[in-house]
Amino acid sequence: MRARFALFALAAPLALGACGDPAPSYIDQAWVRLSPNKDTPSAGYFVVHGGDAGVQLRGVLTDYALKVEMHETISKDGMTTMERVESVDVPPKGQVAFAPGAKHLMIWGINDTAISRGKMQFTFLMGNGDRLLVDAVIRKPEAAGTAKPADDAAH
Ligand SMILES: [Cu+2]
Repeated sequence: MRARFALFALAAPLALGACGDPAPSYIDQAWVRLSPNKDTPSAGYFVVHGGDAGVQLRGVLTDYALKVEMHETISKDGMTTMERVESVDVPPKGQVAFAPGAKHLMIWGINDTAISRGKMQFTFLMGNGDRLLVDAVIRKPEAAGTAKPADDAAH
C-alpha cells in the first residue's frame, strides 16, 4: 500500500503541469485566390482555431495590398450576395473556416512583389489583443478556363 501511494503522489504534479498552458488560438491553411483581372478583388481563405478559451477575429490587415475586408457570402431568394463582416466569434476548441462559397477575405490591389514571390503576409487582429502574423500562399488563376491555341501561349 505504501508504494502505491508514493507513486500516486508523484504523478499528480506531472498531470497538473500538463494542464498549465492553455492551447492558444491560431490560424492556418491561409491562401489567396488571385483574381485573373487586376481591376477585380482577389479572395483569401484560412481557418481560425479557437484554442481552449475561444477567440474573436476582429479584422485583417496586410502591407501587401491596398485594402482587405472580411465578407460573408449569403444566399437569399435564389440570389447570392456578399455582406461585410465586422467580427467573427470562434468557440473554445472550435474552428471557423473562411472558404470558397462562405466567409472570405476580399483583397484589393495585391502588389506585384507579393504576386511574384507567391505569398503575402496578413496580420489577424484578435479580440484577446493578439496579432497573429500568417503567410498565405498566392495561387494564380487556373489556366483551364482560359485555354488558348498554342500560338497564344507565349503572351
Ligand atoms: Cu466578398
